Amino acid sequence: MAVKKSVGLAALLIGFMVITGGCGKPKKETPVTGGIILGFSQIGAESAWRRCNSQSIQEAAAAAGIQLLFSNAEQKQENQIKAIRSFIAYQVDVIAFVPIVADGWDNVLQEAKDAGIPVLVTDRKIDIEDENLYAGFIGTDSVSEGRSAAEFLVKKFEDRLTSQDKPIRIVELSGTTGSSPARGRAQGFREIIDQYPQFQIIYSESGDFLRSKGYELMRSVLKELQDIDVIFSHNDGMTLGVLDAIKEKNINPGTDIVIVTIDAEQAAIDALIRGEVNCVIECNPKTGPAIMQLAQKLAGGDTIDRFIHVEEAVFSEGDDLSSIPPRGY
Ligand code: GYE
Repeated sequence: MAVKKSVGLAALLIGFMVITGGCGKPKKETPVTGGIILGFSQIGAESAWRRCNSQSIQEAAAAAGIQLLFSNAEQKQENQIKAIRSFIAYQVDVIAFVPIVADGWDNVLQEAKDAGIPVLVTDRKIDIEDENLYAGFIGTDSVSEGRSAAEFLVKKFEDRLTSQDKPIRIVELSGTTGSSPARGRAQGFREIIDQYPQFQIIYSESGDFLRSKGYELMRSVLKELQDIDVIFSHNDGMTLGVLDAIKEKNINPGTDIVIVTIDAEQAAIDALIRGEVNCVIECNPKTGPAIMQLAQKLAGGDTIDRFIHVEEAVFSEGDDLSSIPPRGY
């Protein structure tokens, strides 16, 4: 375990937050003593998914007896880079982070490597020159999520795909520009959709994974475009904004317009049950326990698998929706 500089943990915690409690109700704080020190840079609190991801990490660290320096970057990459540099200065045992966007990490990860601190990338992927600058990745497979969304639409519209019927017009609300989930979901979706000329993506804009932007974009889409058949939204937060905008126009979501969304927040499952959404693809935020196990392995000098993808389900209309357990986010 690295010898820690004399910088007091309290001094380091200024600007770092430690939240304990699982997804949902905050739980009584469990005092953390000893154990490795993990520096974690989280991107923010932009969605219920993200808030659950943070709470899963906080609760798992407490349960594992890991000292957690937790930083919320408030959606700014430069804040993440500053936090990672602080972790290096404090000589934490392991650094883990969610890269808000895929690019721009080479220098700070080189600094971590030079300091002998292993780095675990979580949730979102990075594009860097030297893949050896980080130990491994754990998160969801965004490309697979995009494919699942498209595969649902192929089944849903199979009758129209064989005829020379009018095109199936798709509106896409994508996630944060430059982020791996936005890139991956768009890529996987198009890999399937592009096989069928009847599918036409007539609009694609980033709603930044935010409910407010989903609402704004949908309002302008409904003013500018007609004959929309499908909305593919990269996350449930934006979808909830879409539903707000659609209902203002007396359009019936889920019947007048087919809606496919990703995350599987409780609110999206509830909308699926109400018939306002047609397909919800799970993106599991509860990776805290697995992250802690990997951090402890890295702190002990072990190697880990390069890419660890978390299992995910697809919930769609016609399934037995009563069997879906409470989502917790
Ligand atoms: O889909 C969204 C969150 O990085 C996969 O970020 C995550 C995405 C998730 O804001 O709700």
